[in-house]
Amino acid sequence: MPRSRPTPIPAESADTDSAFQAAKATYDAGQQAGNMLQLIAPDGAVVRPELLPEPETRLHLYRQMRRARHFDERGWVLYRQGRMGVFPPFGGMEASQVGTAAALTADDWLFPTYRDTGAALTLGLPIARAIAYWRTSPHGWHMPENLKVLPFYIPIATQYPQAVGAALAEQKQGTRNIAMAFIGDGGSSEGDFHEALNFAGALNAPCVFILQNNGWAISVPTHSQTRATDLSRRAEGYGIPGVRVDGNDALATYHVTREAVERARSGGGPTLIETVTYRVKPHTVADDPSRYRTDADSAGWDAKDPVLRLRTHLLQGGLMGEADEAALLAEIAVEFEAALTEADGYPDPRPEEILDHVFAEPTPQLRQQREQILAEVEA
Ligand SMILES: Cc1ncc(C[n+]2csc(CCOP(=O)(O)OP(=O)(O)O)c2C)c(N)n1
Ligand SMILES: [Mg+2]
Repeated sequence: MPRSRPTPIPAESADTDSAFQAAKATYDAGQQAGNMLQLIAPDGAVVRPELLPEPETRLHLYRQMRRARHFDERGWVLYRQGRMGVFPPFGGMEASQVGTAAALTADDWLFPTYRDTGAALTLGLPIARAIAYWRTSPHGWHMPENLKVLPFYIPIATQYPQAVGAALAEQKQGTRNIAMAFIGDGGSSEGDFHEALNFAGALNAPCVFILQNNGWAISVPTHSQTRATDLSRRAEGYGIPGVRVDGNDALATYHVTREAVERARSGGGPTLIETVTYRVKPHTVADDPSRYRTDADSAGWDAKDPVLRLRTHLLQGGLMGEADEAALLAEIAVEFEAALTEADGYPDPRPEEILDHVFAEPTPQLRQQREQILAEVEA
């Protein structure tokens, strides 16, 4: 029997421009404020007064967000001066990082990605260490004793299963400590993300998973890499709660994370939190986003700036005066410059140091490579 020819797929149903535009429209519609928890609107107006945290907490969040932004802004300048390596800026994502990390205590674990300097600083990573990390100096790889912040993860999604492991270790030891892990929208398409959520759900691990949906995975927009328009609903597949929050509203991110942290601490298991935010900056300071996105793609996001939003709220509510703010900013600038001086004082790395902390006990191959490097340095 001669086989009939398969009907060709019409161009529109393949991954064509029109299919892409339809996916984008559906995705954009889902990103409206009504589809996620918000406590303060972009103009600073209070939307949910009954959920506002204490005034001291709001001021604490503002301070930490300003510290984070200062790092990001000074980082750009230092990069241009050749005093910092390539790093991924996070300006515009401070509420997503600070509001979440601020819900932890120093006994909890934090598993950050390369973009989450703001979260790590909030939990106590010294600024000098963060500078050293982005100078690729070994001083940035080692965490101070007792700081349960892991070095920034560069391989996408690997931190998620590892955070579940840390959470289960705490559970086995009978503590009330939890693990919080960060991931991006792109990372949530990786297998490790799904395995970790399933593993954590099945074993009731005390974990809080933060999924920062910033609209982009380098040059790939969220609506192009998945047809899911509400990433928090991925939690349903694993039988765990999923929450969607305005990621540019620090009071909202703090509120939902506090609840998730309490649930995890009291044996209620893991939660997935999607913070809806935007990568207003390039992927890294060496990236040029004009190659793959237009101003129209990013329209409206500057007006949702998380730092200015909380600032307006604090000023309008009389919780902070202009003079208080000026003093805060001056203090933060002094703190940063002192940390920069400390980082400048760290000795240059030795070439063989790159192998020193791969394993607690070096493998024969690592020992051999170390000797090779030493011989090359000597030659
Ligand atoms: C396992 C792995 N695959 C690919 C890469 C290359 N890579 C670096 S960043 C990135 C995009 C990640 O996007 P997203 O998870 O949304 O995080 P964002 O950069 O937006 O914070 C990719 C694919 C990597 N670092 N690790
Ligand atoms: Mg992303």
